[in-house]
Amino acid sequence: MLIRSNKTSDLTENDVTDEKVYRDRRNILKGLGFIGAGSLLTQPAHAFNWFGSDDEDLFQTNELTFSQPRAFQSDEALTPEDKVTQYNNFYEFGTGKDDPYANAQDFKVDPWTLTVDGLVENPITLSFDDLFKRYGLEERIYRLRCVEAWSMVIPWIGFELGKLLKDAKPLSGARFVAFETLFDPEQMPGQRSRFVGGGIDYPYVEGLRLDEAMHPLTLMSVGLYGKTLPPQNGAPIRLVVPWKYGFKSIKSVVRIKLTNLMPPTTWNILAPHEYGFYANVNPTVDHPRWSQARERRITTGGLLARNRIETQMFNGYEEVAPLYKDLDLRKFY
Ligand SMILES: Nc1nc2c(c(=O)[nH]1)N[C@H]1C(S)=C(S)[C@@H](COP(=O)(O)O)O[C@H]1N2
Ligand SMILES: [Mo]
Repeated sequence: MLIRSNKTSDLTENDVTDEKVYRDRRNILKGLGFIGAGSLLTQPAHAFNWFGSDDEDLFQTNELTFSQPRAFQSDEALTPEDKVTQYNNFYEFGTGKDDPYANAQDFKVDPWTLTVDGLVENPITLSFDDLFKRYGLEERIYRLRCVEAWSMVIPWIGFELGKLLKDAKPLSGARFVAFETLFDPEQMPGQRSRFVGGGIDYPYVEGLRLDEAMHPLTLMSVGLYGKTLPPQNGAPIRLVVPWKYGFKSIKSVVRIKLTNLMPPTTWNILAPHEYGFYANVNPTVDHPRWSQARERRITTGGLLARNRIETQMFNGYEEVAPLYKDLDLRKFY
């Protein structure tokens, strides 16, 4: 009998099972012809939602069609779907981790308008349908590292922001990209009340340098786990910048504006000594109130399970290092 030691790996059997269930489900859907048909499928997700609840009151997500480039698949254990969609930061719906799931289910995402303007030759307006049809969608499994020292591994679906920006044709003076979340206090209780919304001046705003925005890892996400985004994760479209702390990955984006000056960003306005513009994941630069050397990876087990791993420079995406070769990352945190 072969006796295997667990010591060489911190993968548990449960970690592997989550991913396997997801793969099997995808393969079955493929076999049934539901995936890969070439167009956005509009079947309500609950018809296929084999391990979620069928709760009628939940926001309806839809199956997406997308490719799965090998370079963005991963052997890492995925964070289970129910944790990705029920443990969130989205202060527009409340500051508690379970507030977005509890408060965002009636959020209206269609119609939606995303505009790209500012220092561009060719301003662009995308409708709700355009978000899913204008660019081919890809699945990308990325690590998400929150500045609060927890992390997830999430199978996003989306397209490179760089493709959209290229179509808009940035003018030579454009050096930064500013992003803005929908402002709609009627729908977002955190925008109605400073108490619910954590004292933020809404709309939530974020920004990147133009070269960061053009980097092939920078994603506009319209889905996760094979389906359109639920509102708590930033439906219908949100940014994902995997080498930066999660707060850079702004949700429910309505405007992308190219500028010549570094744009203001929500957490930097709120606490500039704690949150910088760059916010690159960096285990050697601690938050003033806690260490960033390690993180709690959310996989299976309870939400507070002790599953500590070492944080990696740039969250493990070292290919972005050349973007910062001339920058003191201690100063520009
Ligand atoms: N508009 C907006 N975007 C936001 C936030 C927010 O409060 N409002 N929270 C950020 C933070 S702190 C994190 S960690 C990620 C969380 O994304 P997720 O809930 O999809 O995992 O969203 C980011 N984007
Ligand atoms: Mo975060």
